Amino acid sequence: MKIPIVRNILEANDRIAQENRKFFDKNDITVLNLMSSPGAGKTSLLERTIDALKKDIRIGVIEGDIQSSHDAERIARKGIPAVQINTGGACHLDGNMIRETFSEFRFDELDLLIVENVGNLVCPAEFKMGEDFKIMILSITEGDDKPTKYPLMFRESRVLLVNKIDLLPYVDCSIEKIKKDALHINPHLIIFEISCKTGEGIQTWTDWLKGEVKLNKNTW
Ligand SMILES: Nc1nc2c(ncn2[C@@H]2O[C@H](COP(=O)(O)OP(=O)(O)O)[C@@H](O)[C@H]2O)c(=O)[nH]1
Ligand SMILES: [Mg+2]
Ligand SMILES: [Zn+2]
Repeated sequence: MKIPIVRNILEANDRIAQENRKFFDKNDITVLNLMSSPGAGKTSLLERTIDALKKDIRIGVIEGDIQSSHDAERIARKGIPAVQINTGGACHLDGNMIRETFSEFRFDELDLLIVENVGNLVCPAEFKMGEDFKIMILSITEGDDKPTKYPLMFRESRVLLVNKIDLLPYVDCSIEKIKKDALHINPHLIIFEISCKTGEGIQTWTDWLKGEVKLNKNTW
């Protein structure tokens, strides 16, 4: 008798993530998994990115939080579709939670879906959700030792946004060290230095993102 064994939670999740991936491909949508520790600036980056791109790109957002709908309300104020997932304690989003939101969106009316993951520098990097790629924010107030302490997220991400550079005069943090250590972990990492407060560096980021979304769209 052959007993099927699902080897672990990650394997089961990978399967659902693959199904999500097919679904997103069929709908011609670019999907980003946005990760960082709490307070690094994920929702602020979304607000800036939406302001810069919403006239050219149809954006939707999934907000992941342990509880509350505060962030989804911030995004909905921008006039774009936003769905809140409350994990009820879980410290990351997974493929299944993303699938549960499908009925809430009109995917034929979207080009880009950005998923704000639960604030956590550790396990969100382990769980795929069917995204095209992962991006992460590190704010300079968290310290320049974070790449070496939490390498997995830096390894898994395609993009690193170093945020809160307006605070550089007040914080002991070397952006050069962050970049050097992050690139040592992941030589392909694309790095942007930004301030969601002043807007510095935001256009370089949004120009790049717009290019990526267009590349993914065969029809443009
Ligand atoms: N000084 C400064 N504050 C920022 C910047 N980006 C975000 N913040 C502040 O950091 C806090 C957390 O931001 P939020 O976007 O909610 O972070 P999230 O928890 O990662 O979604 C808020 O008080 C923001 O106003 C920045 O570039 N500079
Ligand atoms: Mg947030
Ligand atoms: Zn977790």
